[in-house]
Amino acid sequence: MPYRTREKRAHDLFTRYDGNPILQPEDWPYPANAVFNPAAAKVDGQTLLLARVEDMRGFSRLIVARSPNGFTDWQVDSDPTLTADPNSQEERWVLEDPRIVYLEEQKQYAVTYVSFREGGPLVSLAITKNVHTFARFGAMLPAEDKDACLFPRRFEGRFALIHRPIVRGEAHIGLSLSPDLKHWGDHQLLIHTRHAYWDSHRVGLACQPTETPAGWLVFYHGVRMTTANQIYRLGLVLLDLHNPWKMLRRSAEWILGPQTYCERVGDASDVVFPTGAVVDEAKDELHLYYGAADSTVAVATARLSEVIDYILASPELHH
Ligand code: BMA
Repeated sequence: MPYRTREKRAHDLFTRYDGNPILQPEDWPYPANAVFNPAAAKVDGQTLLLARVEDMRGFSRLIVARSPNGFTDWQVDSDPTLTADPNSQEERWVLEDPRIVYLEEQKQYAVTYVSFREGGPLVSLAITKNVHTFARFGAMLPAEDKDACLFPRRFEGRFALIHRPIVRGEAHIGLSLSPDLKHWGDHQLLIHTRHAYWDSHRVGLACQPTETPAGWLVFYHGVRMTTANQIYRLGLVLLDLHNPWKMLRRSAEWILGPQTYCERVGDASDVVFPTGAVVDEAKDELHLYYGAADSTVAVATARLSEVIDYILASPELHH
């Protein structure tokens, strides 16, 4: 039952799974305060979530849970998958909010996640074949940075990273390029906050980019400040398939916002924070995995073709 209906479901793109939340602290074999903001991928025929699990100190680690169908029968790994390293300058306390993408050239998964050093949050990279053992590359760019994901392949010879630096207090989404996954440059702003809109305060990447014939679907979260709190909702842009630094379309409205009880009430109320998507093109299905109120993991599904139609009907951007 919706706690309160505040969202006008005009386009009804997404349908929430009626068994939400699909993962919560009680599912963990040891005490956890919150399980949220998971990366998602299809691995060996199963849906794999790399979830952020926060302990009672308030420290987060990343832990794998697998399901045969993406909704039920989750198997939680007994050991943490990726943890902070107390001896590291850059990954000292906590690891948060991972995204995962399969790199075609390396034939490995790239996991980008938020780590912390004294100067603030920054984005780190780890590469893995099996989401079990990792080659850690460390921080990619200086603090303050969050919400990052690589594209699965190079463009004009260079890898591309979407991320969300904070510059002079402003939080816009940017794109940076690298020849080797280590040295990053040609930084450019990609998705700005919009004055007066639902995404006026902050924006940040949501899940990994989804490739379609029409271009890259990039879901992002937008934040509005109210007198009571900050509302985290979901928007969508379309990026050019060959030049992802070119934004073609942007949704005017949000397409998913906090509505049900688990999305409205938790450690941070009124937050939907998608960080992972699993697409089944043959079934025309997109599963969107998101943190609900910084406390649990939920899933909503959409028809991929309807999402593409929706963004193609959104305002065209002129450069
Ligand atoms: C962001 C991140 C997320 C969190 C969200 C809502 O800044 O820290 O981890 O889910 O805020 O509280």
